[in-house]
Amino acid sequence: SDRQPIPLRFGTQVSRRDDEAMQRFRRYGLGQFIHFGLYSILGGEYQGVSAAGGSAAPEWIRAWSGPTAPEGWQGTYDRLNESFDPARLDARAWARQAKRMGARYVIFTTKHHDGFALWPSAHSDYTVRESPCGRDLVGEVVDAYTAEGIDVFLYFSVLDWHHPGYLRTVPATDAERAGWQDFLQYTRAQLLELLDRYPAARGLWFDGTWDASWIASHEFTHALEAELRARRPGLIIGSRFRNDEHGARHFDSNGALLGDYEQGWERKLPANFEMLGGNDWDCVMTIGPNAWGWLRDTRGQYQKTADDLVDLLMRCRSMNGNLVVNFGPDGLGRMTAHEDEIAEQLGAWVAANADAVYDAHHVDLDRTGAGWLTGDGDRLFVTVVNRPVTGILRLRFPAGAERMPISARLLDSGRDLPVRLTDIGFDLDDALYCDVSIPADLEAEHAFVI
Ligand code: JFZ
Repeated sequence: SDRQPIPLRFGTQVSRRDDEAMQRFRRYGLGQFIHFGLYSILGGEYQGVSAAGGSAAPEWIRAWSGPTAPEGWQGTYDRLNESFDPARLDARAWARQAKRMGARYVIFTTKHHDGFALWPSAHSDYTVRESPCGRDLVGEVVDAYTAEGIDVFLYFSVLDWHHPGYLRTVPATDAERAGWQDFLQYTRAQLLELLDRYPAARGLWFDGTWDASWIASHEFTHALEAELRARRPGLIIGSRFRNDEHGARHFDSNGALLGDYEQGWERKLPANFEMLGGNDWDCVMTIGPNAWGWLRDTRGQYQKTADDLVDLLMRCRSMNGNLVVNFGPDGLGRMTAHEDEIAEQLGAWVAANADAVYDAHHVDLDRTGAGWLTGDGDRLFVTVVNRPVTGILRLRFPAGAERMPISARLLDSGRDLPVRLTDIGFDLDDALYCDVSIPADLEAEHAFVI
């Protein structure tokens, strides 16, 4: 548009980066999210009673209220640190599993909304140090994943149910202002502490930044972003950290991205590539409908299969995004049986079709209902998730297209598939078509890549 940009003092600090760290980000393809904390002990229920009938996210169980909530519930929750002892948590086993799954980055909850820090923070008395666990779980995860060659991003919730100075509204009294300033300094100190303690961490993944108090603190958050970036050159920060002085989040009031990548794709996907405007992005996805932390009872809740995740992964890749699959270990630190199964199945598929996943990107061709297109500049990949009833996969190329396919084969086995180029005779724009025959005997139980 020809509208003049609005002068902003607290707008974006970055334009599209092309340094090594962001180039790595663009090739991650698949990531793993891990939600682990005090809530993992409960699995969404307390003494056999499910919070909110099981529909609420289990990591939100501290917010349980209403007739089914136990008397004094929040105080009970806040003492869970006294029994937090994930004796079966083996970060190296997690990392090996993530490696087999094909994940190239992991996002780990260092502190969720309940305020409990999974590292022995010097700025809090509500950490792993104040629990029977006594271990530095953030350190264990950073070391184990780094050793497997998997990049680590630290999830950090600004929203904090434990800190006495936190409030959701803009501070209005002297006492509220003092408490809030205290909270902001605590937040800054914890973030700098995380960067200093874990130099291998590549990114910060912010959450809980939607309250009016934080939104009004745009001057503070603008300075803090600059400080974090200066402290760790190359650090990747998504668009969910802060807002401008008009309260615009993710994108500032001039439409510029407020971070290195779009971080708003939470359990949803962009409808098309064009709407992304060339921005980097990832999609974070639960395996169930809406459980990030461990859920003890998943009956009646659809659990995504490895086939679902292949479909979602390649849909993301066809639009240059990464898919991040969430795992919620139980209170002892064990992945669930379903997560174990998915990790192996997804990993087998990704390993066999790696060329179409990691170094492949969006291609500027018409979409096909049969599946998802990616390309590596040399080869065009079609991940077939819907087998055409005609037995023919038909790809459309605009008239005068510079390149047309000359042969086709299955990516995993190398098996050749018959190809025919045709002017089908009824395309008003004289497009050309490439018809790939899909033999009837072809294993069609799972997605395959041509
Ligand atoms: C947040 C958390 O509340 C949740 O527990 C989990 O950690 C998830 C990854 O992040 O939930 C959100 C955050 C942002 C949106 C939706 C849910 N959003 O932008 O639509």
